[in-house]
Amino acid sequence: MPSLSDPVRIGLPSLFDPVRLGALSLPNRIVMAPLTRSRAGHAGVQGPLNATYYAQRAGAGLIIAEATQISRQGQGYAFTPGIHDENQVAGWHTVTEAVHRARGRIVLQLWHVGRISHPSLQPEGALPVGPSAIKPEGQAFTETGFQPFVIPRALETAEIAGIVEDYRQAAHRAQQAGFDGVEIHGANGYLIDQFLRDGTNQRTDAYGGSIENRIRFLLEVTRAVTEVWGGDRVGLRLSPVSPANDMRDSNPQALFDHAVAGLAPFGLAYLHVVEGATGGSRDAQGFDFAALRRSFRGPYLANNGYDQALAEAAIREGRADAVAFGRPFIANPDLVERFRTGAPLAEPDKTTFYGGDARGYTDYPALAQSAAA
Ligand code: 8OZ
Repeated sequence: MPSLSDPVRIGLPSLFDPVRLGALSLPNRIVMAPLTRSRAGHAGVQGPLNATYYAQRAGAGLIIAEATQISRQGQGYAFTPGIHDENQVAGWHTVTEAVHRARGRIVLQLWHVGRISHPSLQPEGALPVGPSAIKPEGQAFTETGFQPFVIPRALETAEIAGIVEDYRQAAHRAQQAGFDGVEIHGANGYLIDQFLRDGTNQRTDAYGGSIENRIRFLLEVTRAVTEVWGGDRVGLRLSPVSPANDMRDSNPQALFDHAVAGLAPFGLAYLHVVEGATGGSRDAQGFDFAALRRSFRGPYLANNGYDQALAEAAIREGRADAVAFGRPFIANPDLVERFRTGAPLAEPDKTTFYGGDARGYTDYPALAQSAAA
């Protein structure tokens, strides 16, 4: 008798089956989640070290490269990469070439941090911007260490179109850099999320107030980015209930169901959902992620605290089309192979998550290498 733990024999989908996310054809359903590692070189330019890191992880069904600022204003952490000038395009090109040479696929996550920044990271020491002048709790990671967040400057209505254009330009540059697509970062309390949720958006213009108004910025960004790439090479990441970066909303189900339903005309490659508190509890807090998926109607990429068993179950039971793993990819460059063979996983060193050099970045061996060592 075939058993439920033997999905191949009874024909149920498995993590190791190929899947299509829009125009992206993945050989397996194990996706590398975007991970900020703060190892860009001078002026946000990636280079050979980053190329090695990503190429080591090319066994992933898809790599979502780390959050990358679309403009100088969009930067909020020290040493993160950008995609707003020619040097950054050239730097990322070395990364995409290395990943493609290793037979992988890689999309770039487009990022504007909004209020999650600090004047020391902004052009001319300006204030960070947001939908409203509401200071987040917490501290910014600057080049000189952690510094308290400041009260952001509320964007003028007339400035918003310029930021949408920055997304368009960044999308175009990602194409020049050789990516296979892009992911719009609409999660974790950054600018798009700040417009979406009413804890950070108290505007009284066409971008605030009603749900319809709060999703306007997301829709405009999505239109611009899909005009460059076509919808089927653009994903979107959301985190409907995550409190990360001091976020809250009075009715997330209504807000996010509306947002993704409104995206239907763009035919996006996938919706990437942080199910719970980013990097923390998977408690859904009453949110119905299956309902969100039904509203979206396209491929669903699940994320947050999945291990292999949880992911297998989600795929087998049809709750997700693919699963994104973050921290497991840090210490296990060959994560797909380890899952396939049931090999033990290495534990990452938290002290080298952000910033620094090759240590804790490119020196985690693959199984074959550790066996040979
Ligand atoms: C951890 C540290 C810095 C940035 C996110 C881009 O939360 C991030 C991030 C995570 O999406």
